[in-house]
Amino acid sequence: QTLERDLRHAIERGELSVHYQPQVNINTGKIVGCEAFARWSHPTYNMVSPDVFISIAEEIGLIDEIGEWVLERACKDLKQWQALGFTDLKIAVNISARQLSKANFRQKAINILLAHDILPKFLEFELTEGYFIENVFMAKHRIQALKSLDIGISIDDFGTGYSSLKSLENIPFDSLKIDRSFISNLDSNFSNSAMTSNLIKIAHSLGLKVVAEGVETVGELNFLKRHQCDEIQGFIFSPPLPASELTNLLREGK
Ligand code: G
Ligand code: G
Ligand code: MN
Ligand code: NA
Repeated sequence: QTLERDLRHAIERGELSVHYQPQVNINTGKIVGCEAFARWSHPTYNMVSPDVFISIAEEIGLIDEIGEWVLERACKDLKQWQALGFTDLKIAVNISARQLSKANFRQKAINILLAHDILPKFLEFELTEGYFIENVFMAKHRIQALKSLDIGISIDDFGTGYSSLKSLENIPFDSLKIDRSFISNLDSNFSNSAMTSNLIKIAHSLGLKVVAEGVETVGELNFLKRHQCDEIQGFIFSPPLPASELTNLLREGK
């Protein structure tokens, strides 16, 4: 109850922020992009997990406003990085099914990109699969409309929840993010290594880029390299960080 009430005021009270986790090219070790994560610093409960407040936002109809705020923040931060010379960097922003289901979502995204002078090719939206199961036809239509602008689309947390290989056939994603539950102990867990190596093959044969999430160990990294994964995200490189700390990592030439 109180969280709901407080969340309604979180934006105007300046309690929301965005952290960024680098996405690293597995062959060059360079940062090629970063995923934006919403953070809520509650005055009494401190950091509230996005798993908690994003679902509250969805329930009480605040997700559009919060999603737009995150996208806007991410565009401003990207603009700063571009000004510092990091002109190839991409930003990946999580979006909820509920945002995508709104007819004006595409136009709002266009407006924010224009307002901050960011080319759509530098933006990627990360979607989880629930939505595609509920309404494949609508999802396909909406996603194609974003892709026609040159915004990238990735399928997030792939392999968990209601995930199905069929969604890869139905929707023209640009990249596939393998859920971190498959990445953990990749090098020693037979089922995870079998799943991951074959998911990479399937994704590549469909022309998708593959991003591994939650990479924590050198063993996992080496396995992913051997199996030609394209990009990694994970604590082995960096957790999600405030923009200023991501700037430091970029300056270190990573
Ligand atoms: O780091 P972490 O605990 O922040 O993220 C937890 C979950 O919250 C992730 O699954 C992530 O996709 C989701 N999440 C984080 N930020 C956002 C956001 O801005 N919008 C949406 N829809 N989900 C987000
Ligand atoms: O959007 P998505 O569901 O993919 O969010 C990924 C979640 O995983 C976030 O909560 C992020 O903070 C978290 N995360 C990112 N890298 C790692 C990692 O290496 N290990 C673990 N355990 N969690 C991670
Ligand atoms: Mn994500
Ligand atoms: Na994920």
